[in-house]
Amino acid sequence: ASHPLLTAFRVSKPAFGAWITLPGTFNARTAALASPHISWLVIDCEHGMTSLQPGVGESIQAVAGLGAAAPSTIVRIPATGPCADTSAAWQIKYVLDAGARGVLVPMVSNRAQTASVVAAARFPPTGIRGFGSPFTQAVWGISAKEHLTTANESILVLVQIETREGVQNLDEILSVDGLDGVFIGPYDLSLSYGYPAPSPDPHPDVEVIIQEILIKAHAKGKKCAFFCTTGKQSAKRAQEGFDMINVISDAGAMTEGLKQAFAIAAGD
Ligand code: 3PY
Repeated sequence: ASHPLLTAFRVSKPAFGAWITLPGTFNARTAALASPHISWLVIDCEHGMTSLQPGVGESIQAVAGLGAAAPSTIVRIPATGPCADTSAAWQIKYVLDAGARGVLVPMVSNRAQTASVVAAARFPPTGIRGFGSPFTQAVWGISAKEHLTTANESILVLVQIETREGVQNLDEILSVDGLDGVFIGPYDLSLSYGYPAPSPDPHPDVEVIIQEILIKAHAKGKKCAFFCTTGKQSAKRAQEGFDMINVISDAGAMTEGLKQAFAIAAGD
C-alpha cells in the first residue's frame, strides 16, 4: 500500500501535505484526491474536529481506500507532550491500530516525553506497543506477518517543537533514537516567545529560531517539518530545505475558494 511520505523521506525530497480540521470521511477523501502533489494528510484530533472514537479510523480507511493514490495519513493526537506517558500512549496505539501511517504529538518539550512517544509507537524490542489489532494490516493491504515486520520502520513518529522549553531542550529531543523528525508549529512557537501569531509569516526573531531548528534537526539526521498556510510560503520553505510542509488546511482552502468565487460573482 502507498506511503508517499515515507518514500519522500527516504529520497530526501520535500513532501507537501494538507491539514484536515473538518471531520468526516467525505472531507478527508476529497482532500486526498484534490492534487497529485498531496503526499500526506495530517488528520488533526488536537485542534481539528475529528474525534478519536469514532472518527479518525473511518477517515484513515476512507483515504487508504484510494490504494496507490492514497496519501500517507498522519494523526495529530489530542494529548500534548506533558501527557506523553499516560493519555498519549493509548491514543498513539489507537490511531496506529486504526491504520495511521504515523503520529504527530503536540507540545513536546523534553527528552523523556519524546522517548515515551517513540516507545508507544514501536513494537518490542524497540518500544512497548502491544500487538493485537487485526485492522492495521487490513487498511494497509498486507498480511499480519508483514505488518509486524515492517511497522517499526515504516511508521513515522513526529513531535512538535512549539514551546520555548522544546527549543531549549532541542538537542536532547533530537538525540532520541527512533524519532523520525520534528514538526515546527509556528503559531504556538511565536506565542510561547511572546510574539504575535504569524500573519502569514513569523516575526523575524521567531524566524531565526525556526532556521536554527532546521539546521539542528538535519545535523542530527532528523527530518524537519513546517506548517504554512499558503502555496507561496510552502514553495519557499521547500527551497529552504524543509522535508515536510503543510500547504493549507481544508477549512482554509474552503474559505479561500468560497471567498474568491463569491467576490467574482458579486463583482467586488
Ligand atoms: C502551530 O503553528 O502552533 C501548529 O501547531 C500548527 O497547527
